[in-house]
Amino acid sequence: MARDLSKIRNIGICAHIDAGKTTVSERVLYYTGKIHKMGEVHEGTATMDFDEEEQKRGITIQSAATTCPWDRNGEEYTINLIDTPGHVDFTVEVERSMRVLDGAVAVFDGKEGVEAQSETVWRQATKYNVPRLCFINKMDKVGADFDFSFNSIRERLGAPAVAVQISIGQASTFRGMIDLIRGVAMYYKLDDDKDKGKTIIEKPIPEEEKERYEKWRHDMIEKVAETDDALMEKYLNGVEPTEDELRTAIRAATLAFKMHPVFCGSALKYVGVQRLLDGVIDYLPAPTDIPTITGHDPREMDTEIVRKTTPDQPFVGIVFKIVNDQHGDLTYVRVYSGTIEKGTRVLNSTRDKRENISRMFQMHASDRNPVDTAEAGDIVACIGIKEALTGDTLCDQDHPIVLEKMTFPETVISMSIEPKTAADKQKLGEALTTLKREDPTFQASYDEETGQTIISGMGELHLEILRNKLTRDHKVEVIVGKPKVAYKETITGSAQRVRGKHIKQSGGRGQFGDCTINIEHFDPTNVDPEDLKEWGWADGIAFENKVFGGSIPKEYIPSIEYGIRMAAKTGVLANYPLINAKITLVDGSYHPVDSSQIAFELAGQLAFRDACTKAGITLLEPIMKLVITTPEDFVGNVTGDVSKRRGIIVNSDQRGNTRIVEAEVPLSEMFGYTTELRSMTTGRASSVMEPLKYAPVPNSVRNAILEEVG
Ligand SMILES: Nc1nc2c(ncn2[C@@H]2O[C@H](COP(=O)(O)OP(=O)(O)OP(=O)(O)O)[C@@H](O)[C@H]2O)c(=O)[nH]1
Ligand SMILES: [Mg+2]
Repeated sequence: MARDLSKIRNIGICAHIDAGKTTVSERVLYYTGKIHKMGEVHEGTATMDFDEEEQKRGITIQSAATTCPWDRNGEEYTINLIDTPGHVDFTVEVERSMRVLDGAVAVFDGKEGVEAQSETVWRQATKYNVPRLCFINKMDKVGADFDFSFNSIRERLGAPAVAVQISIGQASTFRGMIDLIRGVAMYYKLDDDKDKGKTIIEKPIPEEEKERYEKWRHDMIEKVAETDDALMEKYLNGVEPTEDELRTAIRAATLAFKMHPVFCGSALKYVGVQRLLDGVIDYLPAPTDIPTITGHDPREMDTEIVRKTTPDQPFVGIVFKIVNDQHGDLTYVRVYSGTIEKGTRVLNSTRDKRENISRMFQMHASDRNPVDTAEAGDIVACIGIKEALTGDTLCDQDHPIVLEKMTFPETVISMSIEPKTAADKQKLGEALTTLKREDPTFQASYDEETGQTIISGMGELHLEILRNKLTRDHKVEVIVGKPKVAYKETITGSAQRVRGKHIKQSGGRGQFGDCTINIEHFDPTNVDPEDLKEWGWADGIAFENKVFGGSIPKEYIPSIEYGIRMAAKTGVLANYPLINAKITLVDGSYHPVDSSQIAFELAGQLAFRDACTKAGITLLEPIMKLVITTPEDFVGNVTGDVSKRRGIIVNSDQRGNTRIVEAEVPLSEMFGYTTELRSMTTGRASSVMEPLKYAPVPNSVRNAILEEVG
């Protein structure tokens, strides 16, 4: 039986670390009847944080998906929900979720309002055009402040936030919310632990809240009217809009990114999550709200293809997550168009490979429920797919199309690992390949010179978790080195007409490759995307061919480019990848017998190395954005310490007795910082850090690094 796609909501929950995403998700599972006993993060029993490591640490590491029903005004809806981690080391989990979800709930801590990571995940949602609602959580917490948190959304995120609820009381006086659309007060039994938010007592707006209510309701109506001409006319004539008119207009404005409706509550105390679910249904998009998707013809990348997002179309989906499992890889697919049945063969149009979908499941955290078909709008986990990677498009074999890819941040930190025994050595390669498939922000490479394997990732915690996974899931014991910064190289100037010749002509068939290149510093921002495509912009290197006609035969040009790209990967100064350079091939020569692909590859490498040296090379290091929250008493110590670490304070905000210090600090100075900050402030300050940019290493530090590399 055909399902009604307008009754589906694919949503993600995203926020700064510890804002309460998993607690909100846990309540959602409870109220939708998915679980009967509510799990708690602080007790290590949350359903969505099912991984051992997550339960031990009380944080989310991998995103978890579930499907649950929700009744809204007597109609049954299906909510596919993904809970994401807040820790920046696992940002890829947010990235992939935002790529495939139709809507999101951004959760905020009611005391802190917008925090450093709130900004990051907000940007990620904006990048993939995801409409969102806001939920101001923790209204019960000491220091909770609705007005402050709400204003921080408008001011710090610059977002058109509009409250559809306001809190009644806050912190110890928190009792419930006022629904600004219906004009009623909703009280919860916060003192009764057994009630779990099931009893909601509705009353008229109490006298002492009337003024606040009028003010917020007026603000809401005014903002909604600004997005809707018919409502504006009524508003100007002093006519009150009806509930339905308001909801319809808010929905339209939310889908058009003109508005973010704001809800509030306390997930821990079971307040507000049911009304938030109503909001998800009322204001977030169904798959049918995105009537078409656009992709490209894989054989003809300039040709755009537009598909309707209905089940009767040829199948298209995107792979957004791969989880290794004892029965093979579980490949998560979001279906955008058409229908797919188990046992079908599909095309991976990104890689031009065919794959079998042998079985499919609907996921509930770590549990799975077999299904035979999946349709446009569905999220399923498949077994049988062998080679697809995150971001690949799967489609009907007869109707090829490639959808927009995902982009992932660069790794900033690396560590050497060595297998403990010969048996471990054998298993290591395979285990690393599996981990790389699961996590696009994890890299592993083997260093021929030292015989060591280098793994790299997004931060210390990321590498620690991966290392534990090796031991726990893959049973590989390894000895690890100290984490190191992933430096990069770049050129400081330019060089013209640098020649690379690889010529050997002594007896038998010789080797002859000869090319001349220009090199210059390159910044891809503000460059025409068509040019970037033409120049194969990847891994920080652009290559343009200006040799037409006789001096080098056409078939050798790709060999030169390949040689250059390979040389760039291992750098010129100290084995770090060289980035942000454009190479132009301007001349060359060949030999009718001795020229070969390999000879031109080597010529390209030689020319590149020489050209870089002539242009001047410098080392780049990752600079982190560091945000420290500290009591006023410790500000002097904390900022002094940041300066010692070559850090620059860029902002300092006072909030009551707390100072929020924002700084830019080189990652190399930040190892073990969390522990040191704790001891410096008797455990009362906290910090978060995320990669900001790469910047040149000062000379004094540079020499020390080069000495260490040898
Ligand atoms: N006071 C109070 N505490 C809450 C509330 N919601 C969550 N918490 C607590 O805040 C802590 C973090 O909650 P989580 O749900 O794990 O937060 P999260 O956003 O999923 O965290 P990460 O996934 O690690 O980013 C836990 O100890 C929760 O019990 C709330 O409404 N009020
Ligand atoms: Mg969580």
